[in-house]
Amino acid sequence: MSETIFSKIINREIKADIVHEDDQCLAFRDVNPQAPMHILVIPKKPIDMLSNADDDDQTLLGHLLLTARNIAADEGYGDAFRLVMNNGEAVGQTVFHLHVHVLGGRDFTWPPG
Ligand code: DGP
Repeated sequence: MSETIFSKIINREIKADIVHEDDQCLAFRDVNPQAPMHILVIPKKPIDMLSNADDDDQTLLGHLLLTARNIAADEGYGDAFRLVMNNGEAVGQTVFHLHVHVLGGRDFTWPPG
């Protein structure tokens, strides 16, 4: 997988407002927030999109979800948050390093646009 803006954030080549880091993942505030809470949770392992994740990534992918849940709780939105993962350019993915959007703090409509 080629280098992306997110791998540069992992490597501290680009600054980000980091809210969580552990051995498997990093979480930081989105530069263009779509809600009062808009945080991205990314694996340190370079996976470009969910379509290309391996079966071996099951534990890692679960870790991203539980980390997203914990961050939402830490931010005060433990019972009201939305997770979004854009998979593919056609549905809005712009950075090809897998990421979970963690959004909260406003009303959300359904279905999403
Ligand atoms: P997506 O469209 O699902 O691929 O989401 C990519 C998100 O990444 C988008 O909401 C904006 C965010 N983003 C892009 N570049 C940067 C950056 O340099 N820093 C931060 N913090 N977020 C970024």
